[in-house]
Parts: sequence; structure tokens; C-alpha cells
Amino acid sequence: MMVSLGQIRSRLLTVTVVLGVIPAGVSIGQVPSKGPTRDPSVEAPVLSGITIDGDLNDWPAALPRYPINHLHVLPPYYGSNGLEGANLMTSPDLSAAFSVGYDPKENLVYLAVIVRDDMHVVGHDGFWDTDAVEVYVDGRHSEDSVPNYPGGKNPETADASELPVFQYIGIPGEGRIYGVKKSSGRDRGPDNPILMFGDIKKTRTRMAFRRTRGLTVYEWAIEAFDHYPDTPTKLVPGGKLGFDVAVVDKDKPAVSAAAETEPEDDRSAWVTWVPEYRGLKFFNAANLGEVVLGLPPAAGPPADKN
Ligand SMILES: [Ca+2]
Ligand SMILES: [Ca+2]
Repeated sequence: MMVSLGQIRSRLLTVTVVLGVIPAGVSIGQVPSKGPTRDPSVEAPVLSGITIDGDLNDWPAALPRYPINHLHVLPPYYGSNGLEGANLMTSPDLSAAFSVGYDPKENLVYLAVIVRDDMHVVGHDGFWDTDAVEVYVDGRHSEDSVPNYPGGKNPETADASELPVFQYIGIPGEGRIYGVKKSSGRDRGPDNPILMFGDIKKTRTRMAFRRTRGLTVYEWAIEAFDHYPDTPTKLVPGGKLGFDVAVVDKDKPAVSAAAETEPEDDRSAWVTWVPEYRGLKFFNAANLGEVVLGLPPAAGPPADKN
């Protein structure tokens, strides 16, 4: 269930009692607390001067890269695509990792997804026919869930404001993503990336990709929301976001019009950062890992006097 105002108030009260006081302007999901509260958890350092162009030369070289290496075989939709038993940290067939940071002034999360993938396939009709990256974000770091699309809606009518988790999707090519022609009841053009169940143009989320020598790089600026589209999450040091990233790998162009009719051995692989799979991620925020927003770099030591 999505939380009601009453639940929010009672949660706020609990947090207030525990912490004594909540700094002004800090939303419930962003009450700073020390250390990770989920597994997996990564810290996002403060970055600045990032240009979204698919070139990571503007990223600090020393930034950690975290493996995206949990393969989920979910018949009849996703297969192993030849990756069963492969080391997804080193395989030339598929190995993927991400780095993450944020800019508190721009109020954006920056995400670099680096994918080694020997066979580049871009399709436009469904989730089953293309290489892709999916980013899951919960700006409120909640444990909210819904059992299904709210109010009897369907994927074409459901609205991102009614679901506990945002799903952004990008593909490494031009054209429509996952066959989505309609979302939140409105016709959509072939945007890249898209906000599933919403309008990417109402967000500041952007993505650019580059493909060179078997390596596909996706560079993202991501806007998180307390409530879409009117209340972006304020990104402050110590704040936490629910987060996961999935890499989709299709290696042979689709020969049919649905995932379940693709040859089983050629079905795309779906690989995530979070180890467990417990159903559609946009229905349950508790299934995400987390990004902890780091402190700005400390002032350096005084310069030598000589
Ligand atoms: Ca760049
Ligand atoms: Ca591929």
C-alpha cells in the first residue's frame, strides 16, 4: 500500500521522537542517519562539472565501480542468454558495473553504467528485443509497495505518481523503448530515456550513451522524487535513496513479437545490482538497495608555507 497522510504523520512523529528534531527542509525519506540501512548500499560522493554526453572523462578516475552481476532467469520472459555460470565481472559476453555520485547544487544523481557486451542489439517493440539499462529509484527511501497497478489501471494508464518506485529506461540507440507508445494515459513519442508510467520531460533525468570497441557506456543524470512530478527529492549529505540498476542483454535480433516466443536460448538476460528478485521492482520499494549521499570533500590541509 502507498502510505497515507496519516501514516506519514505517524512516521514523522516516530522519527521526530527518535531524532528529537528534523532539520527544516529535509523530507522524511531524507532524514540523515549514519551508515547503511540496506544491503547492498553504496555511497555517492559529491561530483560537479558532469556533462551528460556518454564520455566519462569528466568523472574522477578513482571513483569505485560496483558490479552489476546478478543474473535472473525468469522464464518465459528472460533467459540466461549463454551467461549461466559466467563470471559477470570479467566476461566479454557481458560484464557490467556502475559508478554513482551526486551534485547537491544541481540536485541530480549522476550514474555511469559501463557494459562490456560483445553483441550490440537494439530493438524497439518490447523489453525482450533490445540491450538496455533500467534504473530504479525511490527518492523517499521507503518500504512502500502496491500489489498491482493501483485502481485497476494497466501499464498504459498507471501513473508514476501512484507507484512507489521510479523506473527509468534507456537503450543504446535511437527510437522507441520497449514499445511504450502510451503512459499515464497519454501518447508518448520515442524518447530516450523514458520514465515508465510517466513523462520524462517532466523530469530532469537525461541519458547519453557511447559504444566503442565492445563497450557501451551510459551516462545518466537522474532526478529523484518525493512526489512526481511536483516535488523532487532534495539531495542532502546523509540522505538515502532506494536504488537498483539492471542491465538487459540481447545478443541476437528478435525473431518474434513476444518474449515467450523467442528461442529459449536467445532470450535476453536481465542482470541486476541487487542480488534478490522478488517481483516487479516498481511495485515494491523495499526490494531496492540504497545510495547514501556522501559529504562534500573536506577542505584540504593548509598549503605549505615556504
Ligand atoms: Ca560526461
Ligand atoms: Ca547485447
